[in-house]
Amino acid sequence: MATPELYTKGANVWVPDPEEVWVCAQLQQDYRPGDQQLLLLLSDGREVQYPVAPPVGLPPLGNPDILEGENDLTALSFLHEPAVLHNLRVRFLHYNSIYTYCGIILVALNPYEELPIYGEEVIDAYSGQDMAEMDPHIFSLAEDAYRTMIREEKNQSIIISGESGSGKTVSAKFTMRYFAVVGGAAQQTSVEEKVLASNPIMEAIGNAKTIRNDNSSRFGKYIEIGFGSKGDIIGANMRTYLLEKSRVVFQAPEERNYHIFYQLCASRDLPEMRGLKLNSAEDFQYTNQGMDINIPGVDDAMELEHTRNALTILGVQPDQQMELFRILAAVLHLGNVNIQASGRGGDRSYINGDDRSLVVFSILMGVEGSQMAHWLCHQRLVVGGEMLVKPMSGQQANEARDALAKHIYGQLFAWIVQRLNSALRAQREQPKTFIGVLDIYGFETFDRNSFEQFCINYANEKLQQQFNRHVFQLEQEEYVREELPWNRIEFSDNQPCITLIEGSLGLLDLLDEECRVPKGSDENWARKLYEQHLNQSPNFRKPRMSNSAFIVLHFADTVQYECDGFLDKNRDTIFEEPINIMRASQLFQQKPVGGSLSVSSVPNGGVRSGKRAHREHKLTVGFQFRQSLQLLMDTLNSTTPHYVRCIKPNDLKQSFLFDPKRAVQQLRACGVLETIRISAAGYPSRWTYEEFFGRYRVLFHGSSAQDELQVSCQKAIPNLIPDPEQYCFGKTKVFFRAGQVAVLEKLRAERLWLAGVLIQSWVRGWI
Ligand code: AOV
Ligand code: MG
Repeated sequence: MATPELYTKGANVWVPDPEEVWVCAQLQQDYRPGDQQLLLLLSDGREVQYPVAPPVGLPPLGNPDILEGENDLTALSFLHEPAVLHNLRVRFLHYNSIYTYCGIILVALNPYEELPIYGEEVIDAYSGQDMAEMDPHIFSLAEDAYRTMIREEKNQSIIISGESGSGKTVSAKFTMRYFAVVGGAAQQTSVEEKVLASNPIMEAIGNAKTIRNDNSSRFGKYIEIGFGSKGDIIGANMRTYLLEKSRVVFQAPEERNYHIFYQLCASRDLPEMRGLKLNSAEDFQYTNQGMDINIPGVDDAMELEHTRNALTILGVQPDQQMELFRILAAVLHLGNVNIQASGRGGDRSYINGDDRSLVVFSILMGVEGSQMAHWLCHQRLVVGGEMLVKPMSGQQANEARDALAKHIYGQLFAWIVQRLNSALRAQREQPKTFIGVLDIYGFETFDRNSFEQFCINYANEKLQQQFNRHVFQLEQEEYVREELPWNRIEFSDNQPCITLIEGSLGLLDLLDEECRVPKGSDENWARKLYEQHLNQSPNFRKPRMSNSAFIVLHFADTVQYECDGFLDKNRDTIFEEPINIMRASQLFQQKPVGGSLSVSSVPNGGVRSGKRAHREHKLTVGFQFRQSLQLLMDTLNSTTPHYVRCIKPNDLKQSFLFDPKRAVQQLRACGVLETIRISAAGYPSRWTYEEFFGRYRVLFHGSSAQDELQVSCQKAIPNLIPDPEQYCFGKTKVFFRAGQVAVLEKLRAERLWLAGVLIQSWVRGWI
């Protein structure tokens, strides 16, 4: 796409740099086709010879000055990585502008500093305004969604993505606050208040400190805010996606379990909490594995106050709250139950009858301690129609105990979601339309990636496809409206990667199959993956040094997954007997308003009762996740989407620090550059004939009557841009391929300069 005639002396170009990613340089002499090198002056004053022989080619050109700090990236004439990076950096560092549009996406850079730009007066300023008229802001996007909903009477969605710690949850909360203010009913109602109060509750039970983010969401959330016929909030409903249950029993160094546990431990001295027999979070196995129970700047006891207030706002009565706390405390005590290995080679295990943690757990949960002790260490098996009781090894018993803890927590989480939904349900009228806000975990890759990352990245792959198709479709619609030959744009779809994961005999299918066969194993699954997909799917690879890992070429990055543990996590194996005891417990029988906290209250998630082994019938985690994602995609596709892409500008959580390497990595991964690519593949620059004439009138011969503008443009442009592939005339607009605005700007500047010289000469009497 390089336009050689623009590489003239004085032109700005971008050259790769190991630290800054791209640095600016100025051409010191004109480029002539066939030249092997360019003489460049770098911004630090050094002159260098830059090789341009293939395959390197000409470096990307800098944008014209009029576009510096442009608030929409797609308005840049040269749509390439250095241009996008430079523009975002200039806005961020020079203007403290954290928001920038990229076509229909709002790019948001995390400032790591509280900015005074979210007050009610700012909401008022954005309310009722046209998006194009206002500075980019999370509120301008929210306002656009709100107005479109009212105007077109159509459901909207706000889809927020970005890597861990980039600001998705914060952005989601600001959009919700915006809707609560603009959709607040005239007469005092508490619906908006309840919608907002759902946030601290969900964060207490679904967020945790990770090495990436002190308040990392460990579940995906889609909340639909329902509006009535007057545009006021009348209710809400949320769906959650795949909570990271493994965190309940295990945390990596410096990480924490879910906030709520620390909030409870920090409040153990309150009179009403005494009965929970809590200690410091340091004393519980399930809360101290990270070795640091504190988060700088967070007072867990005060946070519990907030959680309790929020629960009260949502109508969860104090005694019901205590019930929840009792179950949570019981989980902590369960984690401290001491399982002793015994028997030859440790193939058996037992729990001392006077194990204090077991006693407290049993009292809190209202179950029979001795039964629990027995069934945590024994398993019931059906062999040839006969029931056998088999002792478990110490390791198996520990796994059974952890599985029970995860199960209880998972049920509690699901119950709270249900409970909040019933409190948020619209009372009198049915919502006319809704705005859905999606705050999901971002694409992630670690040194070691497992089933959790696989699911998270699969979800992001689906979202990326939804996004690509939407952007592409919007472009098509505009081209059809303008009667352009739109078949000229192509873009690469990530369907092959999605087919690899969820298609017939894809990774998930084979995983489910392996979970069903007797003696299925992670290694066998790996072997089947290689047989089926190696050299068949363009997105699948096998690592050279391993027979138990596979590589997926995702849209964002290439990720290696270790197969170890996939089968177990996909099965989410739970041991039936301890759960049966729980089912008999009083606590699980009680029905706090809005539904019972029952062990099988989650569709497909619980164990089946009866004698048949649960493995045969329980739907796998992967299967359920695939279904729930499909449902989410169907919902999103039935709405008008609005996209927010959050960027984490540095890993130090430092305010207004821009690390170009980290920024570029995310821009590549989050689809911003892909949008740029889709834009660049079509006709990213477009003007009405009137606008075009207004700016480039100096390039026209003579003036033009208003009704003849189109004809004049059609005559003039072929003389300015020789290649007819580079532009297209629509019904009301003229369209240009990427880079052409720079050509036009250069011509305009030359013409103006020439005109200036002529006038000067005339004034001085030279001509
Ligand atoms: P995430 O939702 O994207 O991560 P958060 O929304 O939790 O990230 O943001 C992480 C932290 O960045 C917040 O706790 C704030 O300290 C800061 N932050 C983000 N956005 C802003 C803003 N607009 N203004 C000021 N500070 C901000 V994860 O849930 O981990 O993927 O799973
Ligand atoms: Mg989050």
